[in-house]
Amino acid sequence: MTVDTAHVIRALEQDQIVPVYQPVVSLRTGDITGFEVLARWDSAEHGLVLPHNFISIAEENGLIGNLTHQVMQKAFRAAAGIPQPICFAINISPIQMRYASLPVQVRETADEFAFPLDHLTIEITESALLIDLSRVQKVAATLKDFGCRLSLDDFGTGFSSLRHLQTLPFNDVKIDRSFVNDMTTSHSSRKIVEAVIGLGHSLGLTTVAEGIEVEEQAQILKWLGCERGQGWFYGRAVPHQSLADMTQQASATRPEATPEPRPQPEAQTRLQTSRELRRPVSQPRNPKHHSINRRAT
Ligand SMILES: [Ca+2]
Repeated sequence: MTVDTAHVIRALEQDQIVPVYQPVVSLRTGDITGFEVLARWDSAEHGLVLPHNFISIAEENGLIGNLTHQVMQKAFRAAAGIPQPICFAINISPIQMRYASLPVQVRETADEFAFPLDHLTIEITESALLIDLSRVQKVAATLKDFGCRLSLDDFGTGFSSLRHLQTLPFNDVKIDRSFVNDMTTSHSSRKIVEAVIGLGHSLGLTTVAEGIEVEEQAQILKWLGCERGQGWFYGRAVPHQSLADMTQQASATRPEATPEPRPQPEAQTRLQTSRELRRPVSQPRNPKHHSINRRAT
């Protein structure tokens, strides 16, 4: 299908941009720690349209602020109907990160539904750091002051630079799905994932792996000490109707309430041996590390 500007304008006017929620889990326990909020166009003609079809159009035509607001509003409203606390991660466009008004807009939208900002993570990609760094730093600092967590999204792609990890006060770094996908077949991808996890830990960041599709990937990430993950293996993005049920399953949803232990140095050292890296990943070394609680939907 081809989406054009008129489609996006109409979708916004008709309130057809909706959030869906992909669970993010603790790799150690399998418990849901929160949800990444993802946008879909709920089109009568085309069904649920994926964001790569319309986000760039919204960005290029000054519509992204409205789009994000609609998604946030619906997500916070959904959370308000759930008795358990819930954590959301919301994607903010690099363009929006330039606007000093963004933090207040986020806070006002959250306040409207009594959503606590310390349960909200703002995900931004590295391209945000290339536009107007000083403005982005001010916006990020205000969001942090308001209590939001900050996550560096899709790390390892595009204009990745190690310096970016220190540019803003990030809490989390998300390892791009392309490395996770290739990890079971590509030695270099696995080494990159291992390096990012080690780097993240050395900077005090929580590491989150994207795009986990099979158990083998989840096992490797656990061995490497990655704290959290998301992807089809743990559950596809669900509509708000499923959010309450999934939240009830979660033993805890607030990151601060569920500190995850850093990987043991001994385990890290063992993984770095060449013998370990040559070992087929499908042969577990320690069965107790394999009790992943699959939460497919
Ligand atoms: Ca994201």
